[in-house]
Amino acid sequence: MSKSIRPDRSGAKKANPANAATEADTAGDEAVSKEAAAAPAAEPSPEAAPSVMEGLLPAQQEGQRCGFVAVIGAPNAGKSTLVNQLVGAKVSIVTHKVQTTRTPIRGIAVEGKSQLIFIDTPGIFKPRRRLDRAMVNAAWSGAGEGDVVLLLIDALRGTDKDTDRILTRLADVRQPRLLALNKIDKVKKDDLLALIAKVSGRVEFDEIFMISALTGDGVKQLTAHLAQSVPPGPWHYAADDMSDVPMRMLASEITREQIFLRLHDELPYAITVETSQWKDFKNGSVRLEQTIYVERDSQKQIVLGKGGQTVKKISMESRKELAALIGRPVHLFLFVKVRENWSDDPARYREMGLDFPKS
Ligand SMILES: Nc1nc2c(ncn2[C@@H]2O[C@H](COP(=O)(O)OP(=O)(O)OP(=O)(O)O)[C@@H](O)[C@H]2O)c(=O)[nH]1
Ligand SMILES: [Mg+2]
Repeated sequence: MSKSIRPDRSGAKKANPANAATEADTAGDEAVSKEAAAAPAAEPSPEAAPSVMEGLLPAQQEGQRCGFVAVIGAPNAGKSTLVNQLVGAKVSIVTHKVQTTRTPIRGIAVEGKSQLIFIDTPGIFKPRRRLDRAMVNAAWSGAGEGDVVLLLIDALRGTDKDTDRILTRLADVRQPRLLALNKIDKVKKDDLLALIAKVSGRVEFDEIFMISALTGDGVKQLTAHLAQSVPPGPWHYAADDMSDVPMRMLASEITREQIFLRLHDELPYAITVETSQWKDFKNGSVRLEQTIYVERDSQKQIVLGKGGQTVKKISMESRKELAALIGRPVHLFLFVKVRENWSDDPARYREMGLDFPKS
């Protein structure tokens, strides 16, 4: 089984999707490790539940460093793209739409003797709904967990109200602050320099980078700097761990990504996805049941599409991605349910790994 370990140094709340599982299967609660992603079928095992298994940590070596890097920024800045690029695998979903990421997700990378634990956070914006508030709160608490805080700005978009709000609050952040201007593949150098002048006039940064999270341009310099900046100390995760996201939750995210890509306007924001069953079969395949919650019957009809065509496409694409991710055949069953006030239901927030805001 996977060697993933999830020490909880920060004490921060994390998702425990097993709480809502209808079956006693636990395999989907494993986090993502390189081994898990490529592993052949395995028997379900009660020991697969998450635990801190110190014995599996690599022995500490001379000169080791380890630390948390919080990646924050406005929605759509490219935070998840960057974390995936740094980890070298998809641990966080990415779409062209704002507010894709809803909960902090840790992606783990090794650079020389340093283990870097990146915290991908939800975009920070002016919240309107309860879910928005939960996401923005989670983003700032993710920032609080970082030994280093990395602000990512979409250089194409420049500074806007969201970034402005972040800069104001960032001035009070005590950890070392880094700035990365992203999407430089789309921006002229002169514009980048003007943007740097503008932003660094507001907040002092320890270091500034110009990167393309998409192409990887400039990312090496950033990683090299981070590898030197994190504190000396033993690694918190095994060498091949990529993320602490439980597989069950990542599976829900993969389906939500397809929903974001295929449905438009406000609809993706009215939806949450939960994996209610994960069953490993002896023949190596996996059976997943997921529920797509919507707020109204009219939304359910759109998700289903004419003759069920839309949900069928979502299911096909998600199943393909999941099979590639898990390295095993996947049977995916999607159910669409109307739950009028799911975004006011604490249980849905627990599933997402978010604290439930009072209002
Ligand atoms: N051209 C270009 N596009 C990028 C780059 N980085 C990210 N993108 C695109 O920007 C969009 C948003 O990327 P995400 O990684 O989802 O952004 P995010 O900051 O995580 O967004 P939220 O989770 O909504 O806060 C996607 O369409 C990415 O492909 C880049 O360096 N260059
Ligand atoms: Mg994101």
